[in-house]
Amino acid sequence: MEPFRHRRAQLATAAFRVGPVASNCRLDWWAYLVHNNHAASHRQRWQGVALRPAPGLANPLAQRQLDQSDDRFLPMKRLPLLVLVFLILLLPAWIVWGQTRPSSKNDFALVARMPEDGGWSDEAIEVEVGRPVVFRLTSADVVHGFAIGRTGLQPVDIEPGKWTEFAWEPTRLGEYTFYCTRWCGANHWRMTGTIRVVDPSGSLPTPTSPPPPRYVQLGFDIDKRPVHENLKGVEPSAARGAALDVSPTVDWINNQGYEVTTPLEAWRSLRDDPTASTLTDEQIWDWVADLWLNELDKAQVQAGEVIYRSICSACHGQQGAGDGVMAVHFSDPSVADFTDLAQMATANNVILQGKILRGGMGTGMPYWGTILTDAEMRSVTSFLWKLLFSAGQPSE
Ligand code: HEC
Ligand SMILES: [Cu+2]
Repeated sequence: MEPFRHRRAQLATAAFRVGPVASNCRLDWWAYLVHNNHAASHRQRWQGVALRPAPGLANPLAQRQLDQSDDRFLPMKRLPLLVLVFLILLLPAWIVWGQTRPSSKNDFALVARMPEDGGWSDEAIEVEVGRPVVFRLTSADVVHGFAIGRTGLQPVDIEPGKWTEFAWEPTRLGEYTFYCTRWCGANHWRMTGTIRVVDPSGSLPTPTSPPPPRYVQLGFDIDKRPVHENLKGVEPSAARGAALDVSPTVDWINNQGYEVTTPLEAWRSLRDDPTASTLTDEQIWDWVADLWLNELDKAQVQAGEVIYRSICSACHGQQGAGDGVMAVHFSDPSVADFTDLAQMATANNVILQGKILRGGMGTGMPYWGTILTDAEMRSVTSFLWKLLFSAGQPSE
């Protein structure tokens, strides 16, 4: 008797967690049960509940137990009718179950909701290394997306009322971040969860601490740098720079390399170049723009643009002017304007990548270190320079 009651209580909790979305209730309830079934091993005992609620409820044996414990319970002669009603009510659930039923131990059903309404139905998933995983995904409200950071796998869209699958074979032990890729609201970027890839014994090796990021090694302050107000409104154009048709006779990259050179340092070196003595200050900036973009790898800039458009432009804006649709939510500091030379003149690749990696820590700038690979962070940084130095050019 006791275990049965106990299970009833758990079922009630599960149903309670469904939330207010009435139209999706039934579907939701099942998804919730199934995901519990496959969560970390300490919840494995849920399996009985998840897989057999229907027969459990309609089970005449269990029913008799209930009847014995409370003789005011429904008369026995109504039992067949009761069973029939249960079966009819549960039929749609069985159908949904047929779709969501995991075919192997590494399958997960996940329901996405706006972060305000609870976000992912499971935010801490554990899988076994080397075993293919299938995520079955659906949404309880708007269109969301699903991707796993630092895997390079294509994100998928998750639509309400539809199941989408996402397959993955984890080959490395460690912790991964999964996240929403669709702008579902101001808190969208908080829609993340973790996937622990463990060995068959369920453990993770003690992490060896990675070397500190380059901005730390080189001692750059990524939160404060001088702003050159006199450069406000200057819009360097690589196209105009190329048209000048001059070649530098000085080294415009500082002796530590391009990665740590700032546009302002480049400008100062070129200003002193004897071949440029007839050029105006603004023309020197155009020249910097041209030389700067020539340092970039074209394929990398293109890859960076794709990333930028999918996860950065909602705040930073299509052209990088800090005017994306989400920008209104952030002031003091407001969203960085990548077209503002006054700000960008004193940045360099290591500083920008450091900010992307670590985030703003309390500003609106999310951290991307668990989501983007180092190569992706380099690519997107390349694209930021393109936004700065392509003034007056139609975007491709
Ligand atoms: C949710 C809004 C939001 C999103 C999304 C966002 N940012 Fe930001 N970002 C900000 C805000 C606000 C700041 C200014 C505050 C700060 O620097 O911490 C900022 C600052 C930055 C800076 C620092 C600029 C400087 O001059 O130091 C960089 C670089 C940056 N973002 C890059 C990115 C990239 C690349 C992406 C996409 C991968 C991205 N941001 C996505 C809000 C956002
Ligand atoms: Cu989202």
